[in-house]
Amino acid sequence: MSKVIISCAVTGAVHTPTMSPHLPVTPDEIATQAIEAAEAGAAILHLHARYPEDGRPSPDPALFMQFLPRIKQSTDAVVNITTGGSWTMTLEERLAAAERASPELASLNMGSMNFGMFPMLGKYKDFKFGWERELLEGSRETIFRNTFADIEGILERLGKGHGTKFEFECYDTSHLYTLAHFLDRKLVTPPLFVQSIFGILGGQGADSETLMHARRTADRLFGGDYHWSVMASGKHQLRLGTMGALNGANVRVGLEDSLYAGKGKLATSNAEQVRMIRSIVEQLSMEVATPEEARQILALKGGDQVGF
Ligand code: KMH
Ligand code: ZN
Repeated sequence: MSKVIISCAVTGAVHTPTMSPHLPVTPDEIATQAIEAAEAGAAILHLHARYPEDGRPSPDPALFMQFLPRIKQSTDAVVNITTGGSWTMTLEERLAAAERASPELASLNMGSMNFGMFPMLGKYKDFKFGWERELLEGSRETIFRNTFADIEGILERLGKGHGTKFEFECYDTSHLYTLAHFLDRKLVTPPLFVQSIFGILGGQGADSETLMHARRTADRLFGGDYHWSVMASGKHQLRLGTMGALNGANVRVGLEDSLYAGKGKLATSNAEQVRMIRSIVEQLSMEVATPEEARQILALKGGDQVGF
């Protein structure tokens, strides 16, 4: 059985400051939590930036450059930069940080979709900042755009241009078929790193049948050409991550995907979630991959080939 790669998605663009005081916002908070997550066992750090004054998702490469060098100096972890950003950003904005940083790994979302965050509005009476309600409300009518041309452009600019490999974000079975299309055209190179995402409103559900269907479909489409990873949102994070690990997957955790560490208990840090999944993986007699092992498994260009 191969080792389990733990990814940690440190802050994202989905949750907002009102929802948890532990959500990292400033470059210093993002760096500190990312470094702790790596020390706890995350081999990959998936990163977004936020404006330090109010926590709004930001595409600004200058903000990324405030935490990327610090993370590189303090850890050996693989840095994975978002190209999904937030649905409020243009494709150019979404690509700016990754093009600046030339990372080993970047996310690549495999289809346009509804991305319903508005149900979270019911959980909070007041928000600290006006943009929070606006963002959640806006998800009723905004499309998270990832057309064939968008995907091809990112493959060309980041993949070909920078030797960056991808965390292919697949929120639905259909996204696996889209990835297979790009494999057929030889626009993506194995080994593929396929992140199956469960429990986003607008994407596939977070249940065991859907998880196994994703695995069967990926096996059929990619055979031995892929490494699978599982990410589930909110309360499903640890349960589906565990189910995935038991079925040969790598696992992604982090405050981008869930703010919790157990029922009703806010996670106090990203590292806490990493420790939880690591402990489960090890108790199940599996081993966690080091960053160097993750680089080998995913055939990454190397931590000395990045632009930060
Ligand atoms: N927020 C997650 C559901 C990206 O950054 O490209 C997926 C994600 C997208 O991480
Ligand atoms: Zn992300």
